[in-house]
Amino acid sequence: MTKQTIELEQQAFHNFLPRSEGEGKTEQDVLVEKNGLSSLVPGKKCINASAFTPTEVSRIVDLRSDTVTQPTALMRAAMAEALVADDILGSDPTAALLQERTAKMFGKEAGLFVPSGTMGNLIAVLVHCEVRGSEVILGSESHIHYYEQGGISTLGGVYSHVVPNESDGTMDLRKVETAIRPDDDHFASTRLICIENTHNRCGGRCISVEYTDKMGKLAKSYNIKFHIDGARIFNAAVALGVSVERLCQAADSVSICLSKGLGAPVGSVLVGSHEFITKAKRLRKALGGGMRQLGVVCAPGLVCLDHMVQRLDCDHRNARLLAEGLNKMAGLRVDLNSVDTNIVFIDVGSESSLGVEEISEALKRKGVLVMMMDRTRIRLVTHYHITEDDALRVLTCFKACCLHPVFLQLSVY
Ligand code: TLP
Repeated sequence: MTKQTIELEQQAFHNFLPRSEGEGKTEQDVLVEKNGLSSLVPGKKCINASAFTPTEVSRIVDLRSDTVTQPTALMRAAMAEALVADDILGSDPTAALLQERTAKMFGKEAGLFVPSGTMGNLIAVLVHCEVRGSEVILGSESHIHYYEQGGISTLGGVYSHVVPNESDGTMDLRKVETAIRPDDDHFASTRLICIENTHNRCGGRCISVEYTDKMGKLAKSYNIKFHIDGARIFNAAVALGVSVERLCQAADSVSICLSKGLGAPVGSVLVGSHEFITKAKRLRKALGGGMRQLGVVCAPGLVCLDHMVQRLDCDHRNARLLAEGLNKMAGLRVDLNSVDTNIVFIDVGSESSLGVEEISEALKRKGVLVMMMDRTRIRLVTHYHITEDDALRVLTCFKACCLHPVFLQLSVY
């Protein structure tokens, strides 16, 4: 996909005006035709798949997460023309290709498509900790610990040993080493260490190659496995200017999300050794994640690998633009050093005239959607639908909300 095509995709999303079936051409129709894909993607089906209803505003800047990204026209076309087969009775060719290509990119032996990042992490932990009474070392702010319902415990009997995350997303290596249990009947056996890169709750921070290597070395020296929750690993690789293969060299397994900044509608790929993936595949089936004509959902993943990685840099630039602008506003504070990638955390200070909830509501009325993290923090996540102009518009909206509460009454930007 060329830069121009990506810009067109962004425009198609932004200029989209809901309309009834059969009415005129949309930008997406035009885009599809431009790409010579009209025979593959019926234009109206694309449009009907939109999340918007005709009663909503025509232009929404959705910064709640990069999970809100709509599949591109190329992804929809790839889905329509994907070669498929029953992946449980045999092997779906498109899924096989995605799994093989992802594994190769990460320098691992094999890959497995799973429906979500949560399932990818769950399977990884359960495979590495297959003996009941195992313990995993997790960061206190990690997605596995914080947002996955404790599934590793309820479904796998795995005990979590939580080590505090530093503000940069790492865990102090000495604290991790101290957390490793000695071989003693009093203790569960430590079998796994997990890190997260980029680190979501620490603000999209990148974990460096050096740190990852050190953690891998530590794990190895105690004969412990090492997993990376790489939901946004491509963001980290692009920001650090390093290949994903090098960044994840020390890991035994990595879970990579296709449905975040890369824009696929669904899915993650788990990579690791042949032995690990064979066990992971059995577990995926037990969890109800075995899928039949899987190629239809894997096809966008191939588009992600080919076209959506290098452009992540643009999301990082827009995040910085937002962060710098917001940090200048009274009552708001952004730790600029923490903005490594596409996530911005805003601290709403007590001197702000409005609280987090009121700011979010006021922004919503202006067509800007954000995520409340807690009572004092708002999260913004940039992605491929967000342009530089959107970022500037968001800054104007924040300014209106925070500096002039009277603007709150106005719903038109
Ligand atoms: N994160 C979501 C929410 O669950 C918070 C988001 O909007 O950021 N690992 C990491 C680091 C993640 O950020 C997420 C999703 C997952 C795993 C889970 O992925 P899915 O949603 O595919 O299960």
